[in-house]
Amino acid sequence: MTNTPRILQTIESHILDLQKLHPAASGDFTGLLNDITFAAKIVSREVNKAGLVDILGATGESNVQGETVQKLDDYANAVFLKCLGTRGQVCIMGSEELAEPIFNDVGPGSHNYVVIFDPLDGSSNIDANVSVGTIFGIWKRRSLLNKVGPADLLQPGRQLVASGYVIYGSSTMLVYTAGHGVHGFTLDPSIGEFLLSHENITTPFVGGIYSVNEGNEPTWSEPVRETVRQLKYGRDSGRGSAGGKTSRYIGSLVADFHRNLLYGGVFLYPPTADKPGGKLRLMCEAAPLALVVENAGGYASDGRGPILDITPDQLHMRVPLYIGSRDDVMWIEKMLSGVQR
Ligand code: AHM
Ligand code: MG
Repeated sequence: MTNTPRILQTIESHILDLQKLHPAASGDFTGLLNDITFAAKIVSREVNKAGLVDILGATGESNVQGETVQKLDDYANAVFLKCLGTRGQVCIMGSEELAEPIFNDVGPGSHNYVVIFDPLDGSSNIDANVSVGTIFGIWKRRSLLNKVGPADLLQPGRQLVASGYVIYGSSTMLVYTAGHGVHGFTLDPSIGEFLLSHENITTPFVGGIYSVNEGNEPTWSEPVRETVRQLKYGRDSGRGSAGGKTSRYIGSLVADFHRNLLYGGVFLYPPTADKPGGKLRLMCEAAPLALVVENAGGYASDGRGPILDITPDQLHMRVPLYIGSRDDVMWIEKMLSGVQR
């Protein structure tokens, strides 16, 4: 049997192919995606050597949500801020690690894009060598004026022009969508290139996995508890009957999401007593992943409707999140509809 060698495609050439679909494109968007790719390579290098140098551990400071900031969070945040929009394509940058967004002066360059990111999601896991990730969303600026403001920043996920994530795991992968399918690239560290490894990712309509922090069960609402019970034991079935899903929970959203995207499954972060609005952030976590999952055939909901339809009221707005295989999330939404977000 002869093996036909796979054609190797770098992410840069894939992004360039995307640009060809839009003959009038200026190249700004292509440049922006390349900036993200470059930043991801730098962060990947640092994450991979984290165990070798004195970079592990918390700085002792807290971010705007009062959570402990790890040193690598700071590093990844600084790298993305530095690398984004090197040609003046970005008018607003927002990060999970920044209390306020950065509004760039709309000077030379087009400044047409708004980029929001979580530089190092799941960072509480770093010390244990568990996969962490970067999540990013790119919106187009709304105003045609020389000044940008909150209306350019606070846009729903439906307006995203591209989004994706990088997972720093057993290998580093970048997965993105710009509306023409979801594509995954694996970093070959020996040549420093992201190579196309997962073309046109589609997620199973129904999954076999549910991912939720069951330690929070005592503080869930009764409908959430019943929903998770049926995911575990089988829909509409009595306790102990077969047909339920298996449980997988890393506690690192990018890693849990990525596994479920490939294998089929659903990730849940419902409201809890101490986080009645949910834990995860709409703009830098939920909406970008919602665009990815929808382009892969899945669905993301806050328990009432599509995550992509929610207009944020502030950069750090949080939402309950149910995301993954379409049939599973639709079913969860039905179970919860009208009761809670
Ligand atoms: P972070 O952005 O501060 O890292 O927090 C988000 C993380 C997600 O990666 C993960 O899904 C979730 O928090 C886990 O929360 P919990 O520990 O409450 O289960
Ligand atoms: Mg996060």
